[in-house]
Amino acid sequence: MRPLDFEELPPGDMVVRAVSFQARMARRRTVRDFSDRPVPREIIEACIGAAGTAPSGANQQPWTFVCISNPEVKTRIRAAAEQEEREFYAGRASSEWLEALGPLGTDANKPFLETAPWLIVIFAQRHGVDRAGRRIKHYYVPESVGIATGLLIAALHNAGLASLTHTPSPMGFLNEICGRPDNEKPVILLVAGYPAQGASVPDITRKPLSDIAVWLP
Ligand code: IYR
Repeated sequence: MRPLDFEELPPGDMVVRAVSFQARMARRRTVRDFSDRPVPREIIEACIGAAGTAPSGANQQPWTFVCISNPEVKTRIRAAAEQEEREFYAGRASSEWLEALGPLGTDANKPFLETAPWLIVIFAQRHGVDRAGRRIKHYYVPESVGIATGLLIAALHNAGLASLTHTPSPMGFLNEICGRPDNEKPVILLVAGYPAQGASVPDITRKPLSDIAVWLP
């Protein structure tokens, strides 16, 4: 054990910081219309570094972030994702699901997979492997990877970038393209970059605090 490095803040600062962080996060929007403007790798590295500080089951950090800026790899990912998406929109999805997606205006076309400067594929390590090749059990993997992904999205937004959590389904093709082993399951394909000039987003709202928080007496 070692002493905690804890920074105690003046109470007034705490409120200001909490409220201003909320305001900053409230401006994050999922973007589907990306610019091809390059983004330095250094920024992506720092954002993934922040994601890697997430808490995880038994501190096993069961995540792998595969970062792609190579246009040829992006083209392969787009082709494979669109093939799955065409099947999804043409029949694999239930009519209830397609109805729920209606307000987002999504379809099987995913040009952003080639346009955006960075694709980050987040893999969950269902189990680990030790040096002798034996399986190491991992705990709370979906929770841990979900938290790390949330931190990554917040870090990208904080750095002035837009992102999109894209989930082509099924995503198995990403193991092959990214060269990841079978114990790793692709969970989210995060698209990151600048929004295109004049990008628009669906006119949707977030639930008010009174609908998402319950305060027990
Ligand atoms: N994977 C599809 C469909 C899709 C599903 C959900 I749930 C969304 O919130 C958005 C899209 C696609 O990316 O178009």
